[in-house]
Formats: sequence, structure tokens, C-alpha cells
Amino acid sequence: MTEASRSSNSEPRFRRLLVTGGAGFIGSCFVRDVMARRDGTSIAVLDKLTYAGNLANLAPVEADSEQAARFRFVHGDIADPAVVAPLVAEADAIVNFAAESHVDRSILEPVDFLRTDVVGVQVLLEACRAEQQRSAAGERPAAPRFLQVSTDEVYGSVETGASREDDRLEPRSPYSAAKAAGELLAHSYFVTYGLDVVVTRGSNTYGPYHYPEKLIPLFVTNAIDDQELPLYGDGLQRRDWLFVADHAGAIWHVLEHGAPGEIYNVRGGNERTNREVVTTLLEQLDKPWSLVRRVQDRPGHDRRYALDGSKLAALGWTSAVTFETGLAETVRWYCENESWWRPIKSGEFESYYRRQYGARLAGSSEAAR
Ligand code: NAD
Ligand code: TDX
Repeated sequence: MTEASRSSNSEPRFRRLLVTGGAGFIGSCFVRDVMARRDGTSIAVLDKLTYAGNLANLAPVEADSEQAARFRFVHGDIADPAVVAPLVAEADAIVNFAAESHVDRSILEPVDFLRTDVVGVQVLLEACRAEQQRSAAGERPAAPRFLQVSTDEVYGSVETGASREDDRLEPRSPYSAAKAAGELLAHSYFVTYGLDVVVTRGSNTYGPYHYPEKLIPLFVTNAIDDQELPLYGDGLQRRDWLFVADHAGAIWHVLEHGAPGEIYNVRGGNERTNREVVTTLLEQLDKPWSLVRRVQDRPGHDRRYALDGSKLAALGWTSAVTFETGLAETVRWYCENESWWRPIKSGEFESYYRRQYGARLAGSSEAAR
């Protein structure tokens, strides 16, 4: 059961949500789960539909007449003030998932990361500030709440222990540096203007509808096709895996209960090396280890992320889905939904794949077990 459905008996605090980036992986899970609660919440999704955005992710909402009546999709850019202002004016709260989200792409081409993950956040915050002024003038009840979805990557590589919310930020990739800038801007609008801002920092997330450029969906879909699995370096990097419905539920919980100006880690509680992840997914798919290739490492590759989740636990939320259960559900979903991912893995994806992996795979060796 997801957090969104666990909370289904209580009245939601915010009736009209603007969900930016709601056609992506985690944002669409949040939208699907909140809409399925049938509690009267209405959602406008603003999404640029970049390579990672996909209206098919929202098809279950559009296909349900009761949900569709409470739902609106707007195609547009969070960095465009003319698009953003009227949508923020109609919202009680904004949940910002919109981002360029893939570390490897940020290494190849950083500029879009700054435009969306930094400038886009500032445009959304300015629109909230304008609504705060309207509220002060009695033109709307309260200024909107702004929730910025950030990431564990802002802490940088953590060799031992677990990052706490007041630890120093040491982002090391263009992606994580842009995400750190975005959330620092959001926090500055709380400090400077008294805007109601909350920030979440989530762990590595996985599950259905995950764009197949990230480790788990790339390796699952490649393995289904008996294609090589490009494991970076020694494969001993560690991530703490968080199932997507857990992540979406945590964001709902912080939206409802988080204190203004506060930051909350969202911990998965499932730390695994990449080699362990690959071993488990190959077992679940009944595919051989011989598909795994050791390829040239990611530059600046963060060795480990780990979050301390006690602050969010004290607020009443902990993750529910174990890695083995969530991965089995994910693997099953990709096996049953080839019509979702096969079209994605052609076109733009193929040229990205050649650029990212062509030389790596040509110079690869079989990965030792
Ligand atoms: P995603 O790449 O699947 O989706 C991003 C969505 O944002 C897409 O629908 C895309 O079209 C949209 N978008 C991009 N630029 C936009 C713009 N300028 N204006 C409007 N829409 C735009 O990403 P995701 O994995 O769902 O991640 C969502 C958020 O969660 C991101 O902010 C990411 O940094 C954060 N996060 C992700 C993870 C993870 O493991 N995936 C973990 C922690 C935090
Ligand atoms: O082909 C690959 N081979 C490989 O070994 C890919 C795509 C990844 N990896 C490794 C790199 C990482 O150690 O797997 C690990 C996970 O990689 P990604 O799926 O690219 O995730 P990561 O870089 O850890 O970042 C993710 O978690 C934090 C999300 O993409 C971010 O959006 C989020 O903020």
C-alpha cells in the first residue's frame, strides 16, 4: 500500500496542486497515486515533455472519468514565467519534480541542467512570491506552499555513515550541483521572503515507468533482449534504493506535514552495491552473468550515497517496500509493458546510447563475478 492510499481517510490539506514535471517517472507516480485516492484533490501538471516526459505515464488518470475531471495537463516550461504565473495563481501548493535528472547526460551536456534545475526553480519561486503579495493584499487566502524535490546526490559521495539534513553539501556532478543550487534558492525564498518552502532529498528511486537510461530499467530492458549490461568500473559503488511509490508517498507526507523551511531526507533503507543489484535482477529475469560488461567508469563517479532518515521518521514516515519485493514488481512490469519501453528505446535514445556506451562497450571486458 502506498503512503498516498494509506492517508486516504484524512482530508487533504491542499485541494489544488500544481505538479511540475508530472509526466516523468516519480512525478507521474505521485499524480497517479494522489488521483487514485479520490479525495477531491485537483491536479494541474505542467511538463515540457522532454525526452524523459511521457504522457503515457498519465494514461491511467486520463482513462478514469472521475480522475480526469480533476486533472489538467499543460505542455510548457517551468523556466517560462508567462506559462508559470497563471498556473501558480490557481494552486494551493506546487510540487516541483521538473528537472533534467540523469547524471551521465549532465556530464555530456550540462547546459539544460542549469536552465531547468536552477533557473526553472527560480521562476517558480518568483511566481509564488507574486502570489504571496496577492495574499497580503487579500486577493487570495494564503500564499502557496512550495515543495522542491531534491536528491541525496547534493551531499556528494559519502564513504561511511549516513548524511543528515544539516550536513555540508558537496555536489560533484553538473546534475547534483544544479540540484543543490535549486534547493538553496528555494530555501533562500523561505529565509528572505518568508515563503512556505519545504525540500525533500530522496534516495535512488526505481520502479515502473522509469526511463530506461538509468541503471535498473536500462539493465532490465537490455537483459530481456539479451543485450550487454555496461557496468561502470568495479561495480562496487553503493546506492540506497527507494521504491517509487514510497518516494511519492514520502513527498505527499512532507507536503501535508512538513514544517516551513525544513529539509527532509527520504531514505530507502536498501543499500546495495551495483553488482548486488545486477545479480538480483539477473536472477529474477533468469538471465546469465555473462551479459555483464565491465566498461570505463563514469567521470567523478560518486562511490556511495546513504541517508539518515530519522527526521522524516519522527514526522511519521518510513519506507515500506523492500528492495527484493520492489525489484520483482519492477521486473514484472517491464516484462508485461514492452509497448511502453520499446518505442522509447528507438530514435533519440539510440543516438544517446551510442554516444554514452559505443566506445565504452567496444573497449569493454567481461565483468568478473
Ligand atoms: P524524470 O527525468 O523521469 O522526469 C523529469 C520530468 O520533468 C519529465 O517529465 C520532463 O519532461 C520534465 N521536465 C524537464 N524539464 C522541464 C522543464 N523545463 N519544464 C517542465 N518540465 C520539465 O525524473 P525523475 O526521475 O522522475 O525525477 C523527478 C525529480 O526527482 C527530479 O527533480 C530529480 O532530481 C528528483 N530525484 C530523482 C531521483 C531518482 O532516482 N530518479 C532520486 C531523488 C530525487
Ligand atoms: O549504465 C550504467 N552503468 C552503471 O554502472 C548506468 C546508467 C549506471 N551505472 C551505475 C552508476 C551508479 O553508481 O549505477 C548506479 C546508478 O546509476 P543511475 O541509475 O544513473 O543513478 P545515479 O547516478 O545514482 O542517480 C540517480 O539517483 C539520484 C538518479 O538518476 C538521480 O536523478 C537521483 O537524483
